[in-house]
Amino acid sequence: MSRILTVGAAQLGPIQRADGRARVVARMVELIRQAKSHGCDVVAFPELALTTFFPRWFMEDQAEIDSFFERAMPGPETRALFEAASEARIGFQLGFAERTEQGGRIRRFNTAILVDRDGRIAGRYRKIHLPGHAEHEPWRAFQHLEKRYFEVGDLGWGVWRTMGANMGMAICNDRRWPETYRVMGLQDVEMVFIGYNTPRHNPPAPDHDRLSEFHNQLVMQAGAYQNATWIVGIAKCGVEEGCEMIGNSSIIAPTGQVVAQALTQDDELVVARCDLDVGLSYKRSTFNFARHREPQAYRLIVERKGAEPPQET
Ligand code: CDV
Repeated sequence: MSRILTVGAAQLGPIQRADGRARVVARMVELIRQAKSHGCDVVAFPELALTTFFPRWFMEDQAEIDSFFERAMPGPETRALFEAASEARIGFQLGFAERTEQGGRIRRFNTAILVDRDGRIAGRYRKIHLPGHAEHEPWRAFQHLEKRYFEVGDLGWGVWRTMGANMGMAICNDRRWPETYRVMGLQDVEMVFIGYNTPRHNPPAPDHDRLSEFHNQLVMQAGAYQNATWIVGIAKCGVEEGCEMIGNSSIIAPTGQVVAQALTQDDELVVARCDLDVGLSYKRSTFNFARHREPQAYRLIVERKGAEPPQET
């Protein structure tokens, strides 16, 4: 008997700075309503889904920076999202800026959570690959200050058994790194949610701009196939505060094939019926990790950070 999970990738169009959380949450609740009418079991929202993508600005006033962070989840403005989803008996994945106090220290992370059909937080991931820079770089058309505003995630890539599947999460830049998927693959992951905010323009390498969508597909399709898992990529996209971000939210099968993809750069629900057992034949043959992996040959991956060329012989 097949195990079907109907999934909605809830792509969001642009969120301008003046848009309050209540307005954004209302858009998300509408996508949950659509998801209900399509019979979705789970809906996934993008990275930093509740506000505009604020790392594009250099800010020094901590109160201003903190206005983009959530101190509680659910909080006063996000409670409506939890209520709408649990009323519809739909689980969800949500990306947001997390401000938390640990051991008397304030910490800030770029975070995603998995919420089950009862509105309980079942899993939490804090972004590990933070792109961009930590200092103001005025030569850029816009900043990408994730290294300034967030700490590197401290939770690793977990996989949780919830909603009938082994589920994991990664966030945006993580999708470009094969290690991200493999750590979850080694926990028998069956579905990975990856929210993103990807500006088309890459200031340090503008020659990459025209390949943005291609690279987006390339990494997620490879991650799906090489780990025999479903991948759900969810964009926040369109022109946000003058900065264009790519769409192409996709639901990708363990075969590496894209089964559904967004057409717009706006709020759009992308739906697919995902058979969680589609990956089994890959996990039992080509990607039978226990049989074919050779970890003793991979030591350099964890022992060395940057590439070093060989000595000349
Ligand atoms: N939010 C991101 O992590 N964005 C990066 C950009 C800066 C390249 C990404 O990998 O899409």
